[in-house]
Amino acid sequence: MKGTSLFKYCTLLLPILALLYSFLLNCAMATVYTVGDQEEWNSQTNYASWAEAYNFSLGDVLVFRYVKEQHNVYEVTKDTFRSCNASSGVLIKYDSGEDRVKLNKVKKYWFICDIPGHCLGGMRFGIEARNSTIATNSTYDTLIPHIEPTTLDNSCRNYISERWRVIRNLIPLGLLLFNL
Ligand SMILES: *[C@@H]1O[C@H](CO)[C@@H](O)[C@H](O)[C@H]1NC(C)=O
Ligand SMILES: *[C@@H]1O[C@H](CO)[C@@H](O)[C@H](O)[C@H]1NC(C)=O
Ligand SMILES: *[C@@H]1O[C@H](CO)[C@@H](O)[C@H](O)[C@H]1NC(C)=O
Ligand SMILES: *[C@@H]1O[C@H](CO)[C@@H](O)[C@H](O)[C@H]1NC(C)=O
Ligand SMILES: [Cu+2]
Repeated sequence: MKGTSLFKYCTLLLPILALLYSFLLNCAMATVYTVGDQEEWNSQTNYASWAEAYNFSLGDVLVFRYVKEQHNVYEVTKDTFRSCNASSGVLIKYDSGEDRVKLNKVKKYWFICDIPGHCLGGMRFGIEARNSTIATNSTYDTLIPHIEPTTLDNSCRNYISERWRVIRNLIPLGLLLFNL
């Protein structure tokens, strides 16, 4: 019958749409932060309080905007962040005037400006990039037991594979319901 076959296609299509939707929600939503917001990267802003106003997640991006040669951006160790002495402990140097730093590790990041006096003057901050951890206790998980948490670096891929397993398990259930 035409009616039932339409339902059948819907039960196949809906999980795919649901997967796409959850992809958009959870993966395309890496946040891009302009350091200092409207103030951008300069010597008049308190970056400690800027950094405290946000929660940073794996995959988020920091954008440093400033006049090239008036400032720069060094990712440094905690000790160098504290001392403002960049003769050691420099991890990465940026100086393009519009530097995009992707937070691709779960760790603490420390940034300073290495123009003399700027770091001590307040052009420095530390942030922690966290795992935006997946809630493993969804309502479906009780239906499908023994979902083992996959250990992937990429929390997004992890999320998708987990959602997909749930959806894949619901397809036969959907077909069953509409065919009977
Ligand atoms: C950051 O996370 C903490 C704890 O999870 C929460 O209390 C706080 O409201 C969050 N802040 C922002 C700006 O989202
Ligand atoms: C920075 O550290 C180096 C080596 O630790 C030292 O020689 C130098 O004097 C320090 N600079 C300042 C401005 O303290
Ligand atoms: C997850 O489920 C277990 C067992 O049902 C429960 O004990 C636990 O509190 C739940 N955790 C969360 C974060 O909801
Ligand atoms: C981050 O997530 C991965 C995969 O979900 C997990 O293996 C790891 O332990 C998590 N790290 C932290 C610090 O929570
Ligand atoms: Cu500077």
